[in-house]
Amino acid sequence: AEMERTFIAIKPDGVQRGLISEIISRFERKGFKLVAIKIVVPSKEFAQKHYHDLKDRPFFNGLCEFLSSAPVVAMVWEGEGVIKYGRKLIGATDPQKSEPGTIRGDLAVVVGRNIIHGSDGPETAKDEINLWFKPEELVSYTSNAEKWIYG
Ligand code: DAT
Ligand code: MG
Repeated sequence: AEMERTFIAIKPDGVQRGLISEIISRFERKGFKLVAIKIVVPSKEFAQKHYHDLKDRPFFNGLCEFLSSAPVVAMVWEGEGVIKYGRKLIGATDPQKSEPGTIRGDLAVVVGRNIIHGSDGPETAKDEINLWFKPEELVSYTSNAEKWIYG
């Protein structure tokens, strides 16, 4: 199996709405493996680093204010194809355009409150994991289910 890791965050709206377990369970039931998790209130400066690619967009300031306004659940998930398929589980950025069955499609209504973040490619996954987690916070382990998930 070609194992990858991706950074997934439940944003303040997802945490406040009680959707932590709902979101985790979608990744878990799929067969992906949780290798890091913590709850944290990021500073605004940290949020700006996380979203640096969007610094010229008109919504950048509001986005960073929002991300730093309340607790976020930061996670790293591992599995074959998890970066790309994680984005599929999440759905389109604008929940009005997300398919039913996706996290945003099922659980969110507007783009500014779309409850979850997921890395959009291998490079951003690496950068975001390094930004949010120290190496020793990532736990490598074998799950008993792996041979039944991957064959
Ligand atoms: P994604 O979170 O799907 O990777 P993105 O990286 O383009 O989307 O944008 C990051 C976040 O910024 C997104 O989850 C919600 C917010 N955002 C994006 N476009 C927006 C817009 N047009 N108005 C307000 N917020 C927006
Ligand atoms: Mg993005």
